[in-house]
Amino acid sequence: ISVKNVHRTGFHFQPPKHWINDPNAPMYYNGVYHLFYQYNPKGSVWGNIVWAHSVSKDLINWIHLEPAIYPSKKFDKYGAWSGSATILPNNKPIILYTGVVDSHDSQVQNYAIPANLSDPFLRKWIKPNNNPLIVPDNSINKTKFRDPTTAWMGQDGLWRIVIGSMRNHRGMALVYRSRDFIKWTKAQHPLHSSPHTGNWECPDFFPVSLKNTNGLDASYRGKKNVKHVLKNSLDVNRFEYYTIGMYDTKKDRYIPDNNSIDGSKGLRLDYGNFYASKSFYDLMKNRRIVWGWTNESDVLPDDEIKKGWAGIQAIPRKVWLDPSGKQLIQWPIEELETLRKQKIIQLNNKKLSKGEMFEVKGISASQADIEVSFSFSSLNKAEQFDPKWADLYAQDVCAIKGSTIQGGLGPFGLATLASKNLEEYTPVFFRVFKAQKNYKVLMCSDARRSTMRQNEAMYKPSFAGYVDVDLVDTKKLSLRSLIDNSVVESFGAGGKTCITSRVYPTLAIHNNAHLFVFNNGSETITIETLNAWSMDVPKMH
Ligand code: DQQ
Repeated sequence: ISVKNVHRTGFHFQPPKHWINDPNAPMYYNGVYHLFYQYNPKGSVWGNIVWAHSVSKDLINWIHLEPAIYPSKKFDKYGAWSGSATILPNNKPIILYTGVVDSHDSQVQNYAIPANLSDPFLRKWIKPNNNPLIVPDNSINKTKFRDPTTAWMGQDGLWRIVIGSMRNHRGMALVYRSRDFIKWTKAQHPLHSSPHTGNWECPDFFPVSLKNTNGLDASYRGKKNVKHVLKNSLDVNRFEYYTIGMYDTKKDRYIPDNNSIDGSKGLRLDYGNFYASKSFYDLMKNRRIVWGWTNESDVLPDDEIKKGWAGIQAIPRKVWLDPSGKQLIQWPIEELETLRKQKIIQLNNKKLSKGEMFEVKGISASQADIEVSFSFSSLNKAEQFDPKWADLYAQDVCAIKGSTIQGGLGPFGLATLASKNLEEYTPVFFRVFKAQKNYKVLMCSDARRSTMRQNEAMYKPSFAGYVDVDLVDTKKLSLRSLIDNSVVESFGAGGKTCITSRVYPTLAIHNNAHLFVFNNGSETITIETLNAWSMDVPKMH
């Protein structure tokens, strides 16, 4: 296997070669799913950005088409950056995207429409001559004015969009309104803003139902049983955050709920390597789906050049509001299960006492889907949560405790992409702590021992997040991990906490990769069920 391909993923979305970043304008139109994405047609580092275009009937198998939008006009000569699609009421899709107009990265907003609506794949896109549609006024920093959202229509018949921006380090989501989608006027106030958060990249704003897991269209008008989500990608730390709140349609302002905070102490769609995500309403299955970009972690440009590719899209996830109303839940789209190979490895009611570890054999551990449900009989042995950690990020607590330091209730979980003798492995696990008032459940995806490769530029963080579950009643925790050569994408407690790691094992590759379940806590853990499948590779050409 060549260096080029050893870490290439199989069932994650990738073009055959070169650099990719943000997913753009995902949409479902007349029976076909479209994914556009930021792409360098000339190499495997960021640059020369065009909108690559792929289509699919099932979000799993993809056909790569010619780029849909590429810089060519005055209004996008220096780049066609991120944007979104809206399906207009006469069933006509329209794309809004950011054009870069000079070498200083000055930004404007443009539109593009399909050249031929009867082409089922919408291969050709036109950028009409009345572009740009929106130029920044004097109050706006021209280089921080980008990534228009999908538009939604208010009761007054006006379209609204949000554009990410920043003023004096205050991140903000600017609102523009339009009657005809061509002439746009800036609203006096941003939809929302927050100090010290830096520029808001790739904002996403959408309604979620309090009643069920179905998705809602951006223009959904009902007021009862609905909340709104505002997500943005923070350039300052390259993580994404979201809040849940109330959209005041009269004032066009969004107010996060009291317990939902902006900025780096807030909620994340993914506590790992996941950025510039974008969601869309899937009319076909009445769900909302979110796509996110997962960058490489072997950060030397040289690595990308050697590989000839960089970046993947995370598995599309169905997203909905947790019944508590406090957070989102995400779960890999059901279509992914069609890639599970027939043979399934099953375990039931297996006990793991302190220090025990066993191997899940019989699947290809380098490309697999594993679902496991753990239980325990008591919370008494949970370790004390050091009050000093309250100010730390979860990933720093994970760095202190890790997967090998013996605990009380946990650490227990999976050792993924492991070499036979554990020189390399990426553990995905839980540690339960007793805090002053409650229990704190830490979920980690720890890349620190993921590779033997010595390279200071390797990014090997101990990614982690807390899981908001009430263990007192259930005494259960579940975990699903999708392993695909250089990615471990994990979903804790049914999708309450998600963590994606990019890792580059040197020994634990292909048939030499192993999968273990471990418990390094003094409390005995029961594996109630464990199901594991090798994964097929879909068509992507
Ligand atoms: N990537 C795009 C920008 C966006 C950033 C440029 C986020 O539009 O703000 O490739 O990754």
